[in-house]
Amino acid sequence: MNETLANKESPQHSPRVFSGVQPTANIHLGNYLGAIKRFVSVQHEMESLFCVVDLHAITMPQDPKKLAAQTREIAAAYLAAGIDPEKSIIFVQSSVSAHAELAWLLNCVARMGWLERMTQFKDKSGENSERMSVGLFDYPVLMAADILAYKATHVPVGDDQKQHLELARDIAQRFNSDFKAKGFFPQPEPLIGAEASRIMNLQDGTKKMSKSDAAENSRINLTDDAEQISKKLKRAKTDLFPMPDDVAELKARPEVDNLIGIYAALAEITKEAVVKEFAGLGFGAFKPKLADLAVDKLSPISAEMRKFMADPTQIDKILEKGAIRAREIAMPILQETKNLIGFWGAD
Ligand code: AQP
Repeated sequence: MNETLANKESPQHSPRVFSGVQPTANIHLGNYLGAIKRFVSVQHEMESLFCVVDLHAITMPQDPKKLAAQTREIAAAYLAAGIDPEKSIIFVQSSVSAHAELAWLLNCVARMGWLERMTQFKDKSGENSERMSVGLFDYPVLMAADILAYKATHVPVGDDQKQHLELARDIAQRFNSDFKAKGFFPQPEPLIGAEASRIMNLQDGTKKMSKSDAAENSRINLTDDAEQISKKLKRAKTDLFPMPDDVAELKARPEVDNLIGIYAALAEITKEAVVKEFAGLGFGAFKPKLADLAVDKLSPISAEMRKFMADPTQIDKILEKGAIRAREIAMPILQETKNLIGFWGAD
């Protein structure tokens, strides 16, 4: 294992990665660059579990006729991006009951005030918090359970999940302290990339690219073909000025910052290098280059995804096998947790 990946706060725990993506429609470039691309590389560093988090998806209304297909689509994206199901564990959250069960136990450890500070609930509920499901409010506790059910030490996520991960750390620490079980749960560390931690909406650089945005032009879907990718990037909002010659300028130009960030992440170079290459040119010169690069990197993934999606039986077999392997890790940890709480049957 790469030494830099050891969890310094929880050295007694074997390094293990857990992360997930919700099977809400339209998996996009942000999910890929912020999360899935890192899943692919980290699987070679340590034991990894990648989950399709359908229990999270139902915190907002989902169409029962589409949920299973959306679940297979995320699994197809994992496989198409290069996650190896022989090496990593790929599975569906609702097929391992330990997630929901541990979430209840951790609900009794987490504090209302901690959850009330979560900005994603505020963003998603807006003015309508009274009408939102209790599940949406409780989402971060379920996320803590997802991670701690495997005593995961590392969690590759986009920047938007940083606050939830901090909460998972607080919950782990509080459980260990309440039940006098020093070091029982690890302090999971976020793995957040430098260049693509928050990909923004292509039409509004102040909003993150999101699956649930009604505007198709706001995001690149992983299922988009070359023509759609090109069209969306060429129509992406910019401004009237030429390409900057200094990254410091990007702070005041969110849409341009976003496109340069996408280029940097896809080309695996820094924003500084992109700025240097295109300084002073017009967007008419930059956008076609960005579109070509995106098509070059994303088209093979879309093509592979389509192949996997055409064979749901193969996906289901992988997910079933993954669930068995996931349960083998999670169930003993759940039992140990119950023992510490003092439940009947464990005394
Ligand atoms: N725009 C983004 N840039 C970088 N990373 C992102 N992620 C999401 N959006 C971006 C990361 O993708 C992983 C999976 O996200 P998720 O499906 O669990 O939920 P989300 O963060 O709520 O994503 P969306 O796309 O905004 O979905 P909806 O619209 O359904 O809520 C996470 O690691 C996330 O950080």
